[in-house]
Amino acid sequence: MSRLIVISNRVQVPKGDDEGAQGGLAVALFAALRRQNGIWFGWSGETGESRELRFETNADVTTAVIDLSEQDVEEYYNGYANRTLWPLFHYRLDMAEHERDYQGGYQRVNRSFSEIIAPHIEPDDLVWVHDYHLIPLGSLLRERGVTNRIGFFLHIPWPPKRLLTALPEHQALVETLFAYDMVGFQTEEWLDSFRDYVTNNMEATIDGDRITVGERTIRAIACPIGIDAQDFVASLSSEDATSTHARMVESSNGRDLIVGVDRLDYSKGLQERFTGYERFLSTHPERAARVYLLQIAPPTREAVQSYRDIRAVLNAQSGLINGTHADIDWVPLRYVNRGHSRSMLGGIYRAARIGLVTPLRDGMNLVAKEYIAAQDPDDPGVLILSQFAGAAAQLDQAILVNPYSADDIAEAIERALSMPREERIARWRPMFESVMAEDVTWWLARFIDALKEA
Ligand code: ADQ
Repeated sequence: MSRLIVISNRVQVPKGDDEGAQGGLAVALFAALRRQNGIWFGWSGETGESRELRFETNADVTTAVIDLSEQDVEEYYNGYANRTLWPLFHYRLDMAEHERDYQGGYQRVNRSFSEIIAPHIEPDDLVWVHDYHLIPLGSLLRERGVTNRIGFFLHIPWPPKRLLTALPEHQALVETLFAYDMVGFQTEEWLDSFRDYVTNNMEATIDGDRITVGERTIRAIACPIGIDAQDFVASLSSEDATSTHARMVESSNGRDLIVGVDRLDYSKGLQERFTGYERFLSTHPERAARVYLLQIAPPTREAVQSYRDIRAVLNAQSGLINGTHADIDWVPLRYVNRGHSRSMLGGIYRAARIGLVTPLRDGMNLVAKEYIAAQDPDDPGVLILSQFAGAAAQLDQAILVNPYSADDIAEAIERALSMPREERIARWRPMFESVMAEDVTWWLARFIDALKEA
């Protein structure tokens, strides 16, 4: 079997009891590499001047990491990746910053990744590049003579063409995608936006899933990422999960738990979610004191001002909600900025009557899938899901909401709380089947098989 060379911005090996905010990508890639022999290359998360790769094998996964200089981190990671591309690709044109230095740093780091990694690629290897941090890497590897099959997967949305053209160097960036053999998106919607852009701006011709621009033909597919579902379900019987579940049940005092779990990011719609929950509290006073919302949101990307801003807004908003509505023996909102281990999250999800997942825009959203996987088949909770999450295409039995509408969120909470058990089961079962069938192994096989055929 050929080796799989995975390259992503950050290499993060989840360590069972990790309490950090593991991003969805790290969790999925780790699961993928446990199933296929290979190496996972990327940034260590540390700053330093050395360009030496450090190899390590943990839980059967070999990783090779390098440090980045402070300037690289500022211009490439905090700059172009998180101040330019992330907001733009999440439809936040108002937040996207365009600085030449950021773009220069992005090119520089992608180039240095290509120089450092190319010598480690063997002729039979399949190469798989991940996410918006590394879009040009394929073309830079080609420049260094790498002729292997190279695939690219975008974990976040692909923006509509009119938004993308707000990026000064949009065409040059998109052209680099044609160095890959295959490009994968989370949903048909993002794939359609990509096709729309390349037909309009680059005179591409499309034949099935093949897209040709000039001399180059690539394959472009939708390939929704899944969770490590069996492992996740198995972890529900761990001591950590069961004791957390018991703790939640006890501390709920007979009240219904509504849970939200997100990285603290403006794209996750936390501010709008709090407003929607507050609307529910004010419009349903008879119900209000019988529920509470637990929102877990560990801070991320704090070097970026917009992330500090959203954190301050949420601090104020949570204080206001509790100040306005709390009683001597009831707090309507438990707002927790710490990360929790995977199995603890499982126990929390299982205890929750409602999973509240309302991103303003999300490539997929694995929390929605984890919530479904964690439910008790005989008495499942209700998933309230944003219509703008990639996951909505697969989890269409959820209560789908417009995350910008406080009324929509408030009504969905009320509806979920009054939903009879039979309806909860009928909605949950097909979603559970889809989460189990289209899991991370399915995603990996689908992408790799398509890459091999590309
Ligand atoms: P993220 O934006 O990080 O991922 P998501 O898909 O929800 O979003 O994944 C988050 C993961 O981190 C989940 O597995 C979750 O359990 C974990 N996590 C979140 N909060 C946590 C906490 N407090 N403690 C511990 N773990 C926590 C990006 C894209 C998504 C896409 C994924 C995968 O933005 O759209 O679904 O990659 O492709």
